Amino acid sequence: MTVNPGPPEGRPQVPPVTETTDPGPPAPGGRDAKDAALDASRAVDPHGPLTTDQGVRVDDTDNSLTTGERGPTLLEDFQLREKLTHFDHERIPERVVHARGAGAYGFFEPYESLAEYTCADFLQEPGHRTPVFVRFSTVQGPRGSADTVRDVRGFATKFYTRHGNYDLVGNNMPVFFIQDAIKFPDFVHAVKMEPHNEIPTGGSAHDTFWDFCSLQPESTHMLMWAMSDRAIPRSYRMMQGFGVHTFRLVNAEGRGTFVKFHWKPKLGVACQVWDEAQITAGRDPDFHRRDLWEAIEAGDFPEWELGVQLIPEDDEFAFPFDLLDPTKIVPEELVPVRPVGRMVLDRNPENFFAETEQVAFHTANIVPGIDFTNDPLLQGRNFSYLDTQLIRLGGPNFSQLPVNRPLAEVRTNHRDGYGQHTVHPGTSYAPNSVGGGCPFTLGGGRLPEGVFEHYQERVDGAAIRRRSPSFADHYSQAALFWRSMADWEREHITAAFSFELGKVGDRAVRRRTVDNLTRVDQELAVEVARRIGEPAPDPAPADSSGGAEPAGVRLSPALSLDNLGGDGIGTRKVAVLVADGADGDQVRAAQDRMRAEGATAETLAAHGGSVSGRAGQDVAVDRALPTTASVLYDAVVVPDGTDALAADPDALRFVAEALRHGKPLAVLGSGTALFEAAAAAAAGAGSGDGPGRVAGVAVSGGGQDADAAFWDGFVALVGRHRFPDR
Ligand code: HDE
Repeated sequence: MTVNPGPPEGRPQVPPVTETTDPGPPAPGGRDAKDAALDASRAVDPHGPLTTDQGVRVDDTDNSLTTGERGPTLLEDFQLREKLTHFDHERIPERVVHARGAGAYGFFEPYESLAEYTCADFLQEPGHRTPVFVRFSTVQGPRGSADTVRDVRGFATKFYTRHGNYDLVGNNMPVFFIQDAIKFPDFVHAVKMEPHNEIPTGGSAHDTFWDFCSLQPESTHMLMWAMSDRAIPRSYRMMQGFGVHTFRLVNAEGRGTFVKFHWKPKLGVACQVWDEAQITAGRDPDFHRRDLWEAIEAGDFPEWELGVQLIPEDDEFAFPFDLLDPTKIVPEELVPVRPVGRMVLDRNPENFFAETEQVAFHTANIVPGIDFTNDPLLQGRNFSYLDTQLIRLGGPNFSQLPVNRPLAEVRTNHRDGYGQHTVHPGTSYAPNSVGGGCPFTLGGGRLPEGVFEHYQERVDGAAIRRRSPSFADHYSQAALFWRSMADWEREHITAAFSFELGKVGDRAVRRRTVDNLTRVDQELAVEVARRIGEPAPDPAPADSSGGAEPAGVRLSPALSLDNLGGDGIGTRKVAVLVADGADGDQVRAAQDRMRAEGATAETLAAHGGSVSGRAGQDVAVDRALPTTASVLYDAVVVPDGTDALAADPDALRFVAEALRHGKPLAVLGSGTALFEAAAAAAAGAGSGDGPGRVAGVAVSGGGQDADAAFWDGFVALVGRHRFPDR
């Protein structure tokens, strides 16, 4: 029998049954308003006696009602039936894509008014805070898959504006695999686990995905992004976000301006390397989820800048690609990104299911001042999201769920349906006189502020089922991406193509893919073919390759990770390895300096508890090496006096992996012993060179102390995140 310990101080204070808490009206605007609205919806105060669903207080939910102590269970045991029935219905269908994710609340505030371009409420007053909820996700894997797989990441933002909810449902890559939403089921069927054996979980390295892409060359540009390190982010907090489609801003006079939305992380863009991501999947499958949660709990609130590329309607046809084609970017060198505001995530959800799982995004949730374009991918999405929520959230009333409920007043004639929470008084039709004509519409003439008015685009044409010829160039921007990469990025992309195709069994698929790559870059195609054991492909005819048809610019430095670093080393995680005899002053100096920079520094030793430093002082151990791994840290410090670790297999692996993954290291005094043993183990990454000659390693030979200049140097190395050429 289990015993419920009850509240810490004896019997609970039983509140009177009739007591209710009225949180009062929400504070106007800002984060407080959403908080208050959520508080109002929190039906359960957990600090009280246990009841049934009907509010009947019960004393024992550990034992079924039986006939005698050893007899059969009685059907009349309503407590047992209710408990099991509710449990049996706990699961809802997971999202068909983007099933695994993590979310947080925060706010958005503009730097300046964008009234010249849009009447969107959240872009009017500098400093006015609009509450937001953001959900990040992977695409392919089910809810239980690992965070660090190679995949696109979802980046969906719900703005609870005073004029209604606006959802910007984007990704961490600015283009997509297909041009028309009618291909989405095909694409998703191809990338998801294969139907016969449900393999692979959370990855695209399999026949059906590459079969589809090899036959669907419009996916080529997106493949370049997906095979780059962007597909293995270091953290959700260190990813860019993109609206992908061209949208339209509309100002109070009804004038439209094309817009591309960008989220730029304050911490800079940082990624894992492939081997690291693979190891992380085992060491901490919740790596990104945990990282976001812990950062917010620690008060390190992640922040993004919202940027817009604004394109006057007159320039619709000014580019050598179609603005409606979602497989194209507008290079930042052609139209700069203008920073217009910032978003800060400062509060974790209280209940994963109620909030992160039940949040429902929808591209068609737009507000006055924002409108669509005729991008055929966007138009299909506008149907799909509402449709999928109807099945996933069990009916049409999901917008009444706390996380989805607008802060703006809701007054509709919609009624009934599963899960109806609102007790509607009065009539539900229009026109009516019985209800005083309410709710009324504001028709006729100029609409007042805050009323949605469709952008009056002139459309004239025959119904036709054919892709626009302006969507036909599938290679020039893929080639632009490739040309804009640093050498190390190209190597990572080449390795990723080779790994994925190496997992493909069907040789025709491999060859088609390699042939397709010749249109991006011949050297890339030849090298991938070599690595997977296929014959070198013939060069593509000059007129069909991406190099022959410029995308408006030859090079886009804005695409390379080399140019996307952040300022400083805030929130980076640094491991300080310690053992008996370690120089305690150095350990303290490392910790103090890292903390002063906003980074964290954890001490790791062969065992938990503490070790005794050289001067006899106790050095507290944050984590035992066997319980952690270098992939969970950004940089490593090996202080003087840690010679004993040179024979510790966990410490050796830790440093060898950090070296192999290009991470910054600080090696002090006799810490060289561990470094050299690890370098020998990490063949090819600094092996035999001594720490002084390895890129990204700060060395202090003095043994006793390291001065401020040494730590300055190390901070600069950590700021560079990675030394991929090591
Ligand atoms: Fe989605 N997408 N998608 N998608 N998508 C869904 O909606 C869909 C596309 C994106 O955290 C689904 O609620 C179609 C592009 C994100 O809850 C579904 C097409 C982009 C999320 C759906 C696309 C996205 C989704 C599944 C046209 C980036 C997660 C569950 C080809 C701009 C939102 C759900 C969250 C989720 C349909 C393409 C982003 C089925 C038809 C392009 C971030 O409705």
